[in-house]
Amino acid sequence: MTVASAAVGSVHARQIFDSRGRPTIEVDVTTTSGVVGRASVPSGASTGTHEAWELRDGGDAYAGLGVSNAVANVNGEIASALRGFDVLDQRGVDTVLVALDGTQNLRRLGANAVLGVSLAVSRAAAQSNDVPLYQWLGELGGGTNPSLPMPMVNILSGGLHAGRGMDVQDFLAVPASATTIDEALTMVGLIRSAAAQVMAERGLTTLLADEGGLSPGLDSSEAALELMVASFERAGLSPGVDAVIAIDVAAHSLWDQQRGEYNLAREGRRLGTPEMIEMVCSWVDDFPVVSIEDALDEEDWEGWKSLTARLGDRINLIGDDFFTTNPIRLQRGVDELAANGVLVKVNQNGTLTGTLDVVAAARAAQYVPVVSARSGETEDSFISDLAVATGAGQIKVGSVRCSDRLSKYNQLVRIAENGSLPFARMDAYPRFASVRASA
Ligand code: 2PG
Ligand code: MG
Repeated sequence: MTVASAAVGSVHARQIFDSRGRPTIEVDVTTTSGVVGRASVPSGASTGTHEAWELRDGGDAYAGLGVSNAVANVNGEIASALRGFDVLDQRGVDTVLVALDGTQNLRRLGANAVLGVSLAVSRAAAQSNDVPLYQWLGELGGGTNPSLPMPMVNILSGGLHAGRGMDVQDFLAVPASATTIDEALTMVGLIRSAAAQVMAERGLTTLLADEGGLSPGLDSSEAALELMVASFERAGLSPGVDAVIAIDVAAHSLWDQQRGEYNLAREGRRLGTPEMIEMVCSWVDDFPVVSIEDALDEEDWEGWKSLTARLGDRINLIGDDFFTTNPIRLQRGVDELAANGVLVKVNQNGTLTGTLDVVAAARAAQYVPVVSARSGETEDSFISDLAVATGAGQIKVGSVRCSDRLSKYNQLVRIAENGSLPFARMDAYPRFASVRASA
């Protein structure tokens, strides 16, 4: 049952710490009837230029990463503007926040300040209605079919998440034959442990990277892909059938703007766009790869178009830094046939409504969404409810290690207890389904 209204009584922000020990912002929105909605804000390391603006203090304290100005903006201007506002009117709240900021990318108040409030308001609304968050987000998102998402789980890390030990940022496992979220998490748990075992046998270090994955520091992507396949086999799973591979190249962090080339420093190679595309195609030919994110730089539009023409009917091509959860960039991608999927990060967009709108636009264009965490996270599991509510079919939150990651997976397990929600399985990989059918 939906309550008629629930007014904002107070809005209070504080500075907390994320999974890298860096400051971030947490917001409590309390209604006049005493319901508290709390949310915190994640932060990326390999960020896209077009992301909404993360407001940091600069200066000496916290190595310049403090968020005291963002906190002050919430506790001052934003709290005053929202007092008495109906938390059930999420679009209204987000419209007020964006207008109050007054800039394109939320630079004045900070997207971290705005997002913290936006998410906390929706939690207060769900609790005021006494419904689970995913159910409330589903209503806000306009009645999509909710489902439990297939996880794509970080196994091997490189790039900016692992001291550039490998050029490519993430090699992830997708447990393709899993029939429930529980089975999916069990399978990736086995793969993660098997990978550590294989690496230890090969004398590789098994220390944790930023998202709880392993950082073997291999000198080529092919070696990493081979290690993924070996880990599937060691876990007793059939590569290409039970488990498949997703990759996040994070190519923006390889791009050398001055020389107009991709610098694969670990491999000791520099590649132009055509060579990058050839390399990516060879991975798809030689390994069970079903999804590649940011294979090219965020401004390499021509490259993205060629890549999509080459691989778009075989695998998912996901834009992360390329689209930055920005509706205008996504629309350009759709118009120009660049990519066929979009990474969805709440803090790239800056508001909940804006994020839901991007998912809706992706769906309308038949682009597959992947709801994603950031490399800097907190214990907040908001995005698990978001992934379920939108029926996105995919979620990416890192490895099955560290509580900032497990908080998201465990929330999916809790939501699954409901019993009525379908597991998306490989629905978000339409091209994989046809490959399997013809196999
Ligand atoms: C990405 C994310 C998550 P970051 O590139 O997709 O892995 O990393 O939050 O550092 O942008
Ligand atoms: Mg990425």
